[in-house]
Amino acid sequence: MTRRKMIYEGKAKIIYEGPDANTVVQYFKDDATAFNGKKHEVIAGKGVLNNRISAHLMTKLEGIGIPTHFIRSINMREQLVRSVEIVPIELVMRNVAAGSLCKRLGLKEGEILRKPLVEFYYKKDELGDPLIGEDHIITFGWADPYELEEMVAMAWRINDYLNGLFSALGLTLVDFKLEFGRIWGEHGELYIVLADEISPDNCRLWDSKTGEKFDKDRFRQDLGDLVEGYQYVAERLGLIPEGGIIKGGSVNEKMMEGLDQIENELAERRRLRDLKPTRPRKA
Ligand code: ADP
Ligand code: AIR
Ligand code: ASP
Repeated sequence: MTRRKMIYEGKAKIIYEGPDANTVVQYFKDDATAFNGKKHEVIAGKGVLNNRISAHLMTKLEGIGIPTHFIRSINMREQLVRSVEIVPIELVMRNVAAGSLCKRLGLKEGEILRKPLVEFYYKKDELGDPLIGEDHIITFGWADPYELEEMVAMAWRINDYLNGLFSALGLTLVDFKLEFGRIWGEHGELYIVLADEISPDNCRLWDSKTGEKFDKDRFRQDLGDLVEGYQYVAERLGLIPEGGIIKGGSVNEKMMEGLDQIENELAERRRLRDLKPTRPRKA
């Protein structure tokens, strides 16, 4: 693990070179940041939970035909993913008003939106990831119209699927952020795949009855123990046993490795579908 060459260190993850040129390793750190990194804390066990939750959700999404970068879990904190060129856009899908939407438009938190809302942010930390429109994306060449259409179509399917999945577990999917990546095939064809992670770091998840928050807002707004919230989500998804695997800041590693193994076996059976090109090679 330590001998791997680091490609990039972000706020919550590290990207290492993978075993071949088409893959990279995503390492999930315990660092929690908010407000563009201004608030920072290391929270033992967070990386393990996000790795686990994201691996599971990506596998589920592959199962409904969403192409993702996820290949398999390596260990508690690492997963092997396809190497992609990240599209410099954050796509946010919202079902319920919260966060920056409330601040920007003066909405009351918890208001159910008449229709899910798709927003785009330019992925640029120095600028604080500003809100942009589709025209900005095209004008500045951050994605072309084919790519944009594909990303938006995937986001709607993901929203439908995840809404159903979480509501069956008593959780409301308030909003979430997606990142996509480009992969070029042997013949120059382009594939767009879902990349990065899907976890309580980039989804808002509330208890459907009480409204209790189980996502990163616990940290952003000092609402209580973050790991407790993330463990609750993992428990609901059936990924860890009731009572959790992290106690007093230490992870039950033995149990976690056994669970990783089971998840990988399930993933092997579900995935392995061919990617479909977004657009053919330019003539
Ligand atoms: P940030 O860069 O915002 O601090 P992270 O700490 O999560 O975020 O770092 C992970 C970085 O890796 C992100 O910038 C993300 O866009 C990028 N990334 C995610 N998936 C892949 C992938 N499959 N290939 C290459 N880069 C990826
Ligand atoms: N998000 C956006 N940028 C980074 C992240 N993690 C996610 C938030 C939230 C959604 O996108 O976690 O689920 C909308 O965030 P906001 O702050 O725009 O309301
Ligand atoms: N991901 C951003 C940060 O770490 C924004 C956020 O999640 O609040 O600062």
